[in-house]
Amino acid sequence: MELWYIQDYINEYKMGLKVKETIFQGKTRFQEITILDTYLYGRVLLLDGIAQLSEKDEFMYHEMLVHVPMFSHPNPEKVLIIGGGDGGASREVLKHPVKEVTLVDIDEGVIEVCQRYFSQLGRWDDPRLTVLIEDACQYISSTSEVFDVIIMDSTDPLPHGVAEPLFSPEFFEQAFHHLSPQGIMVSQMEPPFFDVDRVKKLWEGFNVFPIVKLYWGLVPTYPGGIWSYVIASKSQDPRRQERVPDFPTRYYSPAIHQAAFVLPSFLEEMLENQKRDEENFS
Ligand code: AG3
Repeated sequence: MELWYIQDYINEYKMGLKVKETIFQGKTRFQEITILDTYLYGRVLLLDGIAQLSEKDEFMYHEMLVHVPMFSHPNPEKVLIIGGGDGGASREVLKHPVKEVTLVDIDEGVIEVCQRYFSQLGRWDDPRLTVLIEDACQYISSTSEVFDVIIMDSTDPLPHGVAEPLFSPEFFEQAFHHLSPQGIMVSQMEPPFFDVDRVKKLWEGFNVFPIVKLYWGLVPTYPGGIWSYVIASKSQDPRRQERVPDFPTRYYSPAIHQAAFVLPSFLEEMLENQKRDEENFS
């Protein structure tokens, strides 16, 4: 019998992957964790049935989530990762000459399972990395730390879901106050071509930042295959690459950095990016 994993997006879209076998299934206090071995994409991590990464294309997501903000910053020494319990985002951050990386994930279970089944993902033994098992909302409201880059690698902002509070204007405001003067924050967003209104609403939550841009990249595992990221900064133009990679990359490149900010006109208009450009960079 053929086994298929069918990924659903807001009950209006489905995509399927043929499954070899279920490698792991378990429940934590926060969510259900499943790891599947699939024919096309290798191992896939699901949280509450939603695909978070696959072995085949996780580099496309993690490199775009991490290297765009990291290379837009002239000297990122202290980095905060919110979520990211699978280790992929911190692996990419640690390729930069950073001093301290703090990863705050609410669910220890995700870290443990990923350490076991996705050993190529994390660089958990790097002494620059500190892992805190904590609710990021609590962490950000109680810490006195200031970061150069904040990276949100959460699950989807589903109504009433674990990640919903992380996508609130209140959270973005708190994060703003924990960024250094050249600080940059990035968050993964929803698929921009499926639900422009939702992306716009989330994007508007970043209003506390003077500079907010949307960029995009391909991630075949995610619904629609096109994923978006919001990047917000206090003073840096995130389109400007301040440094170039001195390590190999498989998706990110200086040209991709530029291209990722070029949006189709309807999206550009919708987000009024143009207006902000004129205000900030003319
Ligand atoms: N976090 C964002 C995954 C979003 C996927 N959404 C979806 N499939 N509907 C990924 C975590 C990887 N570090």
